[in-house]
Amino acid sequence: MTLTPGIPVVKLEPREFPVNKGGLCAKGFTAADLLDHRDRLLAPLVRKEPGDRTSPLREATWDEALTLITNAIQKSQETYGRDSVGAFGGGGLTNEKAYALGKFVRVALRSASIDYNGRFCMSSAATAANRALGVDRGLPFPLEDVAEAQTVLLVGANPADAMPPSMQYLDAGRANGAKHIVIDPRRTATANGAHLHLQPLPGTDLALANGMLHIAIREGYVDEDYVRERTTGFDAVKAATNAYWPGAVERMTGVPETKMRETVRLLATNGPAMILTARGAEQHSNGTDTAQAWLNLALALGLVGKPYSGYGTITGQGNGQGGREHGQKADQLPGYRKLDDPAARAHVAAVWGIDPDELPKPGVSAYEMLDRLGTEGGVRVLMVLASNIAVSAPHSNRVLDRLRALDFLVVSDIFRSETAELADVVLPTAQWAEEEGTMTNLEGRVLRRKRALPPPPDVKTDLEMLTELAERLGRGKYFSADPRTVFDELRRASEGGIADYSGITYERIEAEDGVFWPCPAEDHPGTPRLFADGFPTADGRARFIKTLHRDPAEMPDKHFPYVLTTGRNMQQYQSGNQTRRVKALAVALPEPRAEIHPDLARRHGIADGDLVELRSRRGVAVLRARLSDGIRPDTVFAPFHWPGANALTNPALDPHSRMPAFKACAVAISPHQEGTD
Ligand SMILES: Nc1nc2c(c(=O)[nH]1)N[C@H]1C(S)=C(S)[C@@H](COP(=O)(O)OP(=O)(O)OC[C@H]3O[C@@H](n4cnc5c(=O)[nH]c(N)nc54)[C@H](O)[C@@H]3O)O[C@H]1N2
Ligand SMILES: Nc1nc2c(c(=O)[nH]1)N[C@H]1C(S)=C(S)[C@@H](COP(=O)(O)OP(=O)(O)OC[C@H]3O[C@@H](n4cnc5c(=O)[nH]c(N)nc54)[C@H](O)[C@@H]3O)O[C@H]1N2
Ligand SMILES: [Mo]
Repeated sequence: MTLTPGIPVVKLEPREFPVNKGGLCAKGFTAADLLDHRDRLLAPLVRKEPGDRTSPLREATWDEALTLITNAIQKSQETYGRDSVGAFGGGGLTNEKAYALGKFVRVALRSASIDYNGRFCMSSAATAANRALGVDRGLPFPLEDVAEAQTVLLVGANPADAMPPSMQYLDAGRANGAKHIVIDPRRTATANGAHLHLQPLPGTDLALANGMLHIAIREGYVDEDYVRERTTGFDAVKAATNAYWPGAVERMTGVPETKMRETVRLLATNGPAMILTARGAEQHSNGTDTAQAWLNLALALGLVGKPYSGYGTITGQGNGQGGREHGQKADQLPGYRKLDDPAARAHVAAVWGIDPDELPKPGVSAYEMLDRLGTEGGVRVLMVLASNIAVSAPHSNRVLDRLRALDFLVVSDIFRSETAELADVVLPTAQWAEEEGTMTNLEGRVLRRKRALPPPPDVKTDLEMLTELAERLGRGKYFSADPRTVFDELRRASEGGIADYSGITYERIEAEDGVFWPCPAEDHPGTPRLFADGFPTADGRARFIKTLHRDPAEMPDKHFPYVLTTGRNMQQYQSGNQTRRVKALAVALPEPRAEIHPDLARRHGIADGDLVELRSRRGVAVLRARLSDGIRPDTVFAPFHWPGANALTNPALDPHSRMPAFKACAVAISPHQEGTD
């Protein structure tokens, strides 16, 4: 398949914009390569033998593909009930598409079964921020504030590789003498330039945070006035941290007591100071409490709501923030409303023109939905938009097994992902430059993404696809394929909610280089900085919540003696479905490398570049070794941009956020014997 001649190809040039200031990362520079890539899906695909997913995929018309999908949906819902049809969405979708997908499932399918890949991303920090501060906006301040902070604590965050355009703010701070402290089991590029690097055992960050709060209390660093006037619950937290003696915390985490003390001293005395967490701290079976423990420290030191200070989580995907606000989540309605809140149901049902009783109840979270595919009471017909779960979900052998057990799988994508390879129907969708829409960045700033060229002739946008499908299901009147119409409806649906977009228009976004939510009226300036005058909680105060250390769901033992943690490389993106196809990136990083300390490698007779076999209770992965003395000798790091890492990871879920334990499981390691796979 080649792209139709005559379609202009986009040339990417960075532009001066207040957030990235013209900076683009390697993925941004090469994104135009994907528009006319020879692997691009240009027509729907269906199975040669319908119902037989071992038969090859062949090109089909949209009518044929949508008829097959409609029949599968109707048959399943008649036989197994409405919830037997579900959707899995993505934080890469525009606000319009994320909103439309959530509405499609509730209004066209009338099903409770929807969740999305953001559950695997920021859900722990989001849950903690909602609990503690009454709102989850990744950064409650503009990114430029980071440059003004004199002390920045980065917990499980590696922006030098994962967010290069944001590094200019950290670099500007450093140039001004700011002290940065990085907490990461690896000495990353971010840690290299920092004042201090603390190297804990994966999964022990909560203990570390409590240990630091213990020190802050003992050394008189607590901001008593702030705690009294702006928070509740401190006494219980104070009592709980009594047990976290620095010596004991040092033994548990491996972080020297002196470094803990220095970190607390800087946060307390070298202000303004901020604490930023990312996936290294959050993607654990205790991720919510871990994020909360860092929030507790930030609140005790009186940082939250003061200029150039506070707590934030560094949000991941292109629309990681907006994608988590408008109803892709199992328990959520647009505007960050809750599906189990009667007032929220009434408001949104009125905007949608349906009876509130027609709205389903909350469904189950991402991994729980995947774990039950094809089972009694589980989803049997699944639509996947903007996620490659065959690679990126935890315990991938189980997930592959469950995907194969489905009665019908639909995947909408740009390329034939590993998930698309398992589908009954694959739908080709438009890419970022081919349609209008908005995205909300990590600062809560709503941005516009403009159409630069039309999609190829037989490619539809996800909005068009969902609208046509809704029509075939007899619910077409509730949907529109026009992004601006959808955005205007989203504005009304979000009105009065936590993430209030009602005052934001396409024109304002354009004129103002983005607008920060909440923005409740067209003459409201938007809200770049939150919490200056209080917290959006019932009593206007932030909440301390007691958190106690729990070991990761799986600890090293005799059979699986090391801890595996997973994450990102600079040159690849997520499941790799896009970036593995970009030549420049594939050349820069052609295959996954397991990072292993030389001492650990020597013990197992492994040299740099050797193939090693990693084995967990759930699966095996073979990767080439990269020896590095920057990683703890008891820890192995593997990227998840290729199939493999998630064969090993543990799907144990955080009880509050339902986040899987991507960042800590137990593994064994051995040299790979050629010819044994
Ligand atoms: N190049 C690139 N950039 C990306 C992405 C990508 O795939 N590729 N993905 C985007 C997305 S969706 C996201 S969510 C962000 C993620 O951005 P980050 O969260 O910064 O990236 P990760 O590599 O997942 O994890 C950060 C660090 O956590 C460390 N870590 C692992 N376990 C632990 C632990 O138990 N405790 C602590 N303190 N640290 C630990 C890892 O060693 C790693 O260096 O990146 C975004 N940017
Ligand atoms: N082991 C391990 N696993 C992890 C993580 C980890 O740190 N460790 N991190 C987790 C995190 S934070 C995340 S965010 C997930 C990400 O993992 P995935 O959800 O798999 O993310 P992507 O690989 O970006 O998949 C997006 C897919 O959507 C397609 N696409 C792009 N734009 C569109 C569009 O507009 N419409 C449609 N329909 N498709 C589109 C892309 O081609 C791609 O196939 O992985 C999680 N998995
Ligand atoms: Mo993410």
